[in-house]
Amino acid sequence: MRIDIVTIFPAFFDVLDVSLIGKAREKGLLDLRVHDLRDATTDRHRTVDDTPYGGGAGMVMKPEPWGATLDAILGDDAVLVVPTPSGEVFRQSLARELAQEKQLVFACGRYEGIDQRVIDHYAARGRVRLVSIGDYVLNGGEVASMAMIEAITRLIPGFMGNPESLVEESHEDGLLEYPIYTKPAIWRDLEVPPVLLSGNHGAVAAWRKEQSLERTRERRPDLLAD
Ligand code: 6GU
Repeated sequence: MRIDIVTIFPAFFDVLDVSLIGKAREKGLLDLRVHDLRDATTDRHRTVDDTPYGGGAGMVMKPEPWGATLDAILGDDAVLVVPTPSGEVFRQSLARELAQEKQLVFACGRYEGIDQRVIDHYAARGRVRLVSIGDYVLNGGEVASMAMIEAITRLIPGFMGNPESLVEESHEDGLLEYPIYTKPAIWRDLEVPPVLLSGNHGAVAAWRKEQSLERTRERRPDLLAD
C-alpha cells in the first residue's frame, strides 16, 4: 500500500519510522511519503492561508497549494482522505475498507479548514472521504491521520506478526473485547477468574462472550443498538 500525507507540519509524522509501521516500511509492505504543503507555495512567505470570504473568525487554507500538491500525488485509483470534525465517523469497518486500497492520500488541514472547492474539485474526479475520529475538536488533521493510519495499516496482510490477534479484539465482532489476564494466578489478593484456569475451552469461550456482551451493554450501549 502507498500512503501519502500532505501537511504543513511534516515533523508530526517522524514517529512513523518506529514501531510496527516502521517495520512494515522496511519490509516493503508500506510506501509512506510525507509532503510539506508549503513546498507548493510561490510567495516569499510560503503562505498557505487567508481570511474567510463572508467574514468570521480564523483563517482558511488557500486552494492553490493544495491543487498543485494533490495533482502531483494522486494516482488514478487513489482515495483522498480529508480528516475533519464534520466528516463521517471513522470506525473499524472503514479501516477494513481503506486497508484494501492501493493508495491513500491524507490531506491534513489546519486553521478553520480547507477551501471547499478543493474538496469539490477532487470529489468530481475521484474518490474523496471526509472523516472524523470522534466528537471532539483537534487543532488539525495530523493527529487524526496518525490514528487512522495506524488502524488501517495493521490490517494490511503480513503487517501483524501474529494475525490471530486481529480476530478477537474489540470492534471486530461489533462488541468490546472481554477482560484478559496473565500470570500470576493471584496478584494483590486478586484472583484470575477460575474458568480461565479450567482447561475447558467451551466454558472459556462462553464466559468471554458473556463478558463482551456485559461490557458492551455497560460502556457502549450504542453498539448493541446498531
Ligand atoms: Cl479528523 N480533525 C480535527 N481537526 N478534529 C477532529 C477530527 C479531525 N476528528 C475529531 N476531531
